[in-house]
Amino acid sequence: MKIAVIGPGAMGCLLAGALCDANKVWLLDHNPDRADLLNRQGLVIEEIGHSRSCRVNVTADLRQIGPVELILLCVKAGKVKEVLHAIGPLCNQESLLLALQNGIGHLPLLPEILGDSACWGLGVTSHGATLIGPGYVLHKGQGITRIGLPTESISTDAKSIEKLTAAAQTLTGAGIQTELVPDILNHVWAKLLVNVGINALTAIHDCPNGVLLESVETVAIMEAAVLEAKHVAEKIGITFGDDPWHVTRQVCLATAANISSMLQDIRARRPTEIEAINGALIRKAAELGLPTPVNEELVRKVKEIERNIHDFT
Ligand code: KPL
Repeated sequence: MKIAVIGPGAMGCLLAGALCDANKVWLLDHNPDRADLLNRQGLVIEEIGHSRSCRVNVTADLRQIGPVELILLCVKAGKVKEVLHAIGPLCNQESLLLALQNGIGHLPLLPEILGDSACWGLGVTSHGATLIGPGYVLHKGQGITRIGLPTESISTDAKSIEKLTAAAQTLTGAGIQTELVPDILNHVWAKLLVNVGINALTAIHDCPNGVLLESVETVAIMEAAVLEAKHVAEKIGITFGDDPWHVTRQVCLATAANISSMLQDIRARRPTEIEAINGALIRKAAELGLPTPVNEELVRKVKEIERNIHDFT
């Protein structure tokens, strides 16, 4: 399969590295100098017990890639709009785009920018990956990746299902165990609620995920944030297999030593995904007339940290 992975972050490099043996993979990086570097040095995926080097074609010029069958959109949520406006040269009748962002901030952008004719789906992955240098990924945890068509995407016609099935097979064949599911939005929201509970608090307290569970006060805020999000989700018809607060605690324990993606962003002085996670939740709640005071406070605090960082630099 001809595949374009957009974004050389942890997830982008992990997927490009996994897929490159059996597919024609391009990695798109908006930064031409880093694209050159990655082309020369390749990618390194370090897993428990072994590390693997691989070569992929990296470019900052998407016209060099041409149309592809699968686009894996792995940029941070805040970059989705800009990328969607630019990816025309990668798309034709055969293309499927899978958006793998955290949060729900990108959901309205996909139908709005891609229009009626594009075939796109959503993906939710629970792989634990950290970028420790350009093209260098620490792959800590495996997990199932789920992909599917949300109701807002064009259709559930046979051709779209065929493309998603092929994408799931290709990813699974590359060691990224992937399932095609009929209710992808439920999975997107289930992950959102975990991120709502964990990410902002780790950024505020500057701590690994597991430390959050050591303070009764912090646990109470986590639970309240997740409950606010659960009310919003239920109001729009999202259903959860397991209780979201229970799942959030479990994920926090299972990833106790992890530095959350939001804290990684703060430490690297990058913009965080607070707007796509807690911020987008607040906006959805406001549309529905539901209160979200705990999430509003989390957003306020993370934005204050972001402002302080940028005042320093
Ligand atoms: O998804 C995550 C993130 O860091 O974005 C969690 C589940 C919190 C793991 O760190």
